[in-house]
Amino acid sequence: MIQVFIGLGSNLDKPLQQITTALAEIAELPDTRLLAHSRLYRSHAVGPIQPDYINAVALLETRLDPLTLLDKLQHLEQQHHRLRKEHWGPRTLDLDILLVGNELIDHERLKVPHPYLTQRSFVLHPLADIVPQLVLPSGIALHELLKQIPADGLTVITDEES
Ligand code: ROI
Repeated sequence: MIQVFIGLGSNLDKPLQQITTALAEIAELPDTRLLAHSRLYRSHAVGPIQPDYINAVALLETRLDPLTLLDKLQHLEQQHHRLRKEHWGPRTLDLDILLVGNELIDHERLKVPHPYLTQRSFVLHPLADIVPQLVLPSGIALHELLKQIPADGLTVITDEES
């Protein structure tokens, strides 16, 4: 069993619903348990001008190897009729493998830790909801990164909204 963090993002076609459904689907993956998920956040888009995103992070425990997990996540993205016409453009559902235990993976299909992990407030702040004491494989503590990456443009979704 290995612990895996997944980043979830959506900014098309009822994003809040996309993320809530995706969390339930991830929990149903074979040989996998959903241990925790962050709060849901609304975040200003990084990249080209587009609608705000809903973002969250999930923590799984799985027996699937990373590339099999990637296949399953990409299949879920397809089920959500993932629309992605342009690079860094809007999408119905994005599921990114962020961390796989303390592993470093450099495969043509999968880089772990996720290459942009340390720069993205919409990933780091949700991660801190689950494991504020997290230390990345590089030895950098999450709380050190958070000092440099403010929660600008990030708001927690309240129960009334969801
Ligand atoms: N911006 C935000 N806020 N959230 C995302 O999930 C997200 N995903 C992306 C790009 C287009 C880089 N911008 C994003 O892929």
